[in-house]
Parts: sequence; C-alpha cells; structure tokens
Amino acid sequence: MESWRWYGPNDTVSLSDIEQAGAYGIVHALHHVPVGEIWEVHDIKARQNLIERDQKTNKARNLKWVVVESLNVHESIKQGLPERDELIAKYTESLKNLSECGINIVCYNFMPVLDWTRTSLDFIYKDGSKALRYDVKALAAFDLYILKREAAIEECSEELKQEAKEYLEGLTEPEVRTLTSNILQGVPGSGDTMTVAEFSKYLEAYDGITRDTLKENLRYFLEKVVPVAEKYGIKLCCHPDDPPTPIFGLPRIVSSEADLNYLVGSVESPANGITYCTGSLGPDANNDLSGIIERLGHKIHFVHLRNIQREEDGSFHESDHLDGSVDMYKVMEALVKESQRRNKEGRTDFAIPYRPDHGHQMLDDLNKEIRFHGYSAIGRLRGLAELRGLELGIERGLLNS
Ligand code: CS2
Ligand code: MN
Repeated sequence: MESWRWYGPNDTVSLSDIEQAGAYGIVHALHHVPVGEIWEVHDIKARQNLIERDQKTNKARNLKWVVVESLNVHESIKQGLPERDELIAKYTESLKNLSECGINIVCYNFMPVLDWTRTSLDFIYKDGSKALRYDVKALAAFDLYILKREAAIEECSEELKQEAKEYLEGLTEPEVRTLTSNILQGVPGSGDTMTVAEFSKYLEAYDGITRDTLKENLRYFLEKVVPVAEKYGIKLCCHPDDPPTPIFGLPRIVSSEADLNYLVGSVESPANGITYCTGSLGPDANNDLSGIIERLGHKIHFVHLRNIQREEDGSFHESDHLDGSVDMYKVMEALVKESQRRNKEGRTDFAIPYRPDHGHQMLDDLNKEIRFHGYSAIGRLRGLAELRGLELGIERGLLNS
C-alpha cells in the first residue's frame, strides 16, 4: 500500500499534496506528545479526523492513518533504569488507545540517543538535486575533535585520525557549526537539536551499557509490551539502525539479519515484527536485502524504500530510488511475492504499507525552506511514482508468467 509520512499541521507538504502524490496510507505520529507520555484517545481521534476529512468541506479524503511512526521508546527503557516499568505501562496504554481508534501498525526503534545520523543534509547529487550523506571522515572529525570523546582515539585507525584532522582543517567556522547541528538533530519531527554538552551527557548515561545489556533491555521491553500488543491486535515493528553500525561508542543492536532474528525470536508473536528499511540496512554490504524479505517476510509489517550509494571508505549518500547499491527490483519482487503469499493464505494484511523513506530536494523544492530534511514533496513524489510503477510491472509480470 502506497504510504507517505506526514509530520502534522506544520508540515509544508499538505494532505491534499499527498492525495495528489497517489498515496493512501498516512504514516504519522503525535509529535507534540513528549516521549514517555500516553497518547490519549481524544488526541488520536482528533488527528485522525484531521487526516481523513477535509476540514473545509467535511468530506472524507482518500487517506487513512495506517501506521504510527514512531511511538518512541524512552531512553530510560533503553538504559534499563528503574523507572522503565512505569514507562512501559504508559507505552502499553498508548497501544491500547491506538487500537481503540483502529490504528494497528506501530513502528519504533531501539537506537540509543540518536535516530538516523547524517553528516551532510545538502550534498549535491550527480543530477544537481540535494541529498543526505554520511561521511565517515566527517563523523570521525566531529567525534575526535569537536565532541572530543576520549575512547574515539582508541577506536579510530591512525589513517582515519589523519584524514579526519585534514577534513576538519578544511572547514570554515560556519561549516563546523553545520556539521555539528546535522549530527545532533534529535528525533525526526521533534525539531530539537542537542548541544554538544547535552550530547556528551547522554553518552555518559550509556557508560557500561554493552551490546549485550542493550539486547537484554530490548528483550525486557518486548516481553512486557508484545503480549499487550497482541491482545489489542497491534503489530509492533522495530526500525533498523541507521547507519547499521555502532557510532560514538553507542551499541547498535538492530543492524543485521542476525539482529533481526534476535528481535523476532525474543518473543514469538505476530505482534513482534520488523519495519524493513532498505536505506538503513543497505549501507552494510553484508546485508542480503531481498534474502531478508524471503526469510523474514512474514514478520515485516511496514516497509521503507530508498536507495543509497555506498562509497569506498564506508561513507554513503542517498541516491535515486531505482539507482544505487540497493537492487530495488529484487527487493520489490520479494515484497510482491510476500504479499501474494499472504493473500493466498487468507491473511488480511497482504497490502503491506510502504513509503518512499526519503527523497531528494529537487526542482521547485530547491527554492523552499526545508523543515524536515529528506521529506520534501517532489523528491518523494518521484520516488513513490517509480516504486509504484516497479510494483505494478512486477505484479503483472508474475501474473502472466
Ligand atoms: C526514518 C527514521 O527518516 C527516517 O529515515 O526512517 O527516522 C525512522 O522514522 C525512525 O527511526 C523509526 O523509529
Ligand atoms: Mn527508514
């Protein structure tokens, strides 16, 4: 099902724009509710009404809020602090409320402190549009010389330290500030950017939290939350780490197929699933993207499709949806087959919502102020159109074969 992330009334892309782009499923969150607080039924219903009815004419739009992205997990749950039980109780209350409103796909992630991380939000792509990029040297320059994280000195190779130093020397003061704020953007939709000092404090909270501890904390969370989700018909789906590798010494535990197996194996339930994201799993060439769908497809409740171009040193940039390191044809073919399989089995959830995760800033959008990077209208419109065409072609091809 073609879907689109809408950030709410202050999104520069309107609901009418989304209808024109040909999406039906709306992906949305109550961004104004602080992480850890309960999403109340009246609040959810008001937002549903705003999305699904034209406010001027009161006519139903051809849109439906189908996915929550994201019901974020509080840092104290990730860190396993004593207050986690109370926070988990609030989380399950929100799930119950969402189910009461008929919304049953809920995305979240388990990345410590940061959500997706990029070093550049206006990288000039080969066709002149602007894209997001992750540059290993730039990240190391920030880590070593701006954040001045001690352990980074051990973690970086001599070669990378040298390259990072040269990279930083080549930047002007404003460029250093931009790099810093690009990296320290908070949760998407929050509009908050952390300061370096705040970020250091968050990192300190993870001192002593190893990969294994974080995995245990994820399991603890799932053991409490999944049975409630199952009871209320909610499908939880964890979004993978972006990029799929530890950064700033923080463990990352949803980066590979083995990690996804740990996730779904922690609590066996249809309510414990995956948000499959090509752009997040893709930077690691070891991730077999279509194979993951073949093997774990029955656990995928929500899909993010975008492409990335891997660069030689582990850096990557976001490329056109059909062009890059991700073989989008193979991915879409695997998804179409999964959907057909579900249909045959009589499952009602065969139309898996997918969205063009990010898009380039292009054409007229280049002259506009971008509030949510990666989320301008035209680039995603192009991405969605390409993906939809690919999907139809594969569906018809399979039908005739
Ligand atoms: C999204 C993620 O913008 C994006 O790349 O895919 O930020 C995603 O929304 C969250 O990680 C899911 O919790
Ligand atoms: Mn994604």
